[in-house]
Amino acid sequence: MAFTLPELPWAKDALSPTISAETIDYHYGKHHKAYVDNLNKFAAGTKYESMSLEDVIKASAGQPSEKKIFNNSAQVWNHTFFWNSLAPKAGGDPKGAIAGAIDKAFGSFADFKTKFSEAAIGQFGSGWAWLVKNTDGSLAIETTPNAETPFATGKRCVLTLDVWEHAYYIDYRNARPKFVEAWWTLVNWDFANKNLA
Ligand code: MN3
Repeated sequence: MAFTLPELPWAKDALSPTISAETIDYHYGKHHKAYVDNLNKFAAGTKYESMSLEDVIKASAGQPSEKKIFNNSAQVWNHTFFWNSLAPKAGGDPKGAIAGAIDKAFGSFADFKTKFSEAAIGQFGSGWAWLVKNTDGSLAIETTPNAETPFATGKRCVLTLDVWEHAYYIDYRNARPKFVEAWWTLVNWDFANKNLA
């Protein structure tokens, strides 16, 4: 069974102008799709082709000889998680259980927002900023380079922000801080609450 490109959870122009339909055309229609196509190409005829996407990531993580499989499978998963971390007319103050969990871990939403933004802006080169739930239940901010994902190390991902240049170059050019600031108006707290539960 081939790996497939999941449908977007909203219309491709639904996040505009914060994230334009043109960015979605490239980021989802070309980059995300290419990870799916490459995963299918590299998995063909190997033990990976019959595994779930999640199992492929776990089985290939940390193994230099499996780098192509890991990079493409993790990027398929990371991007699907990223699209679900976004919603039209979302953002604002966190709602539900995630609000209390953020206060407990970071002191306040304002402090969390500052720390998460600094982490996302400070990630050198391509990568991701994450809100994760550790195995002890506490929340933490992490950044990962390239395709690396906290999911591969057994952590529960709660939210993510893609800070590869392809995520923002059409709409914000080189201004990653502007993209990070804008991201807060699209954060899907319902998705965060589902991941926290
Ligand atoms: Mn991307």
